Amino acid sequence: MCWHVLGAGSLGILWATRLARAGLPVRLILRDEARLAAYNAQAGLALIENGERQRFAIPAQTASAGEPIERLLLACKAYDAERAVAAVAHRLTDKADVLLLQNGLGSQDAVAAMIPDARCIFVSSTEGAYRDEDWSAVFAGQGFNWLGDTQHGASPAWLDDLRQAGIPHQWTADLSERLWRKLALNCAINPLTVLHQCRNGELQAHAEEVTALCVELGHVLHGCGQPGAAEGLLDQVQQVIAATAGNYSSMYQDVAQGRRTEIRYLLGHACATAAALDCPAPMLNQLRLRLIEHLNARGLPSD
Ligand code: NAD
Ligand code: KPL
Repeated sequence: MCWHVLGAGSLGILWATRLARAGLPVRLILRDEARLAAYNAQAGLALIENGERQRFAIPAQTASAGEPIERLLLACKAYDAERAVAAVAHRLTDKADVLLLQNGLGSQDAVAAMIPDARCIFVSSTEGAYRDEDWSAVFAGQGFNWLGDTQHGASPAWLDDLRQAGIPHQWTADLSERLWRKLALNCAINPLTVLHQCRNGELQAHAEEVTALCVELGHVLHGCGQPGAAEGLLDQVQQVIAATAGNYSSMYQDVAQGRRTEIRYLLGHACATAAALDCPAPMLNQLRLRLIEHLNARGLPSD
């Protein structure tokens, strides 16, 4: 069965090339005819791993191609997910599986509501990749992928494809605690690195602010039925800050490179959840407003 990978960005390339390297059938879905022509004019996708570049001539198409899709890997940003799925929804078979790689929360439920007959599988990934040029990605950080669906269903047979492709993974009947925990980590670290213009490690000088945010995030997590995600949150945030001290957060990098952030699905989702629960979150709300102001001042979208 073919893997259709929508989005030839960092993670799309990382997944598509490893699946193709294992001899599995893969098709790329690109944004439009112009992107397809640009792709076809060169020699496929490249993955750079341990300093070595390997190329893979993976066939590509646009959303308007006719063939049905049984397994879709949605590898775009959270803010593009609904539009991207709308463009291919008519091609999904009634037994289609759709893997959602988006960070944060909110986009997955919105996509799942658009395609109620498909089985939507949420993925929480700690692997790291970035594009060094068009159609080429550097595998920058070994990590892991946790997969699960909202119906707490049995693991799909195609997990064996991931094993063959060397994609580290585990099926997790309930992924929501992990997704909320990652969202909380991202809320406590990423916006502050943008506002203080600093590497993760420099947040050690802003310990009071980080602590206060973790306390509020803990209340929101308890309020939305995720006490497990709240447990030991501050300790883990401090560990991540120490372990990634020399790194710039993904949101910092997005802003520095003039790219749109996923604010709506991270801090925005935490604030919206707090509001819906009537859970006071003054620090989180103020942080969101400061971040929006910072993005607006740089001409970047703040939604
Ligand atoms: P990216 O911007 O590198 O790639 C997204 C790609 O999707 C782009 O090439 C874009 O053109 C394409 N795209 C968007 N809409 C499309 C459409 N309608 N049709 C076809 N292509 C379309 O993003 P990324 O870094 O690969 O991130 C994808 C998601 O994974 C994000 O939510 C991100 O937060 C998450 N994530 C990324 C990493 C990482 O290391 N890059 C790690 C963990 C999680
Ligand atoms: O996930 C991260 C990111 O940069 O997006 C870190 C910094 C590790 C936690 O927020």
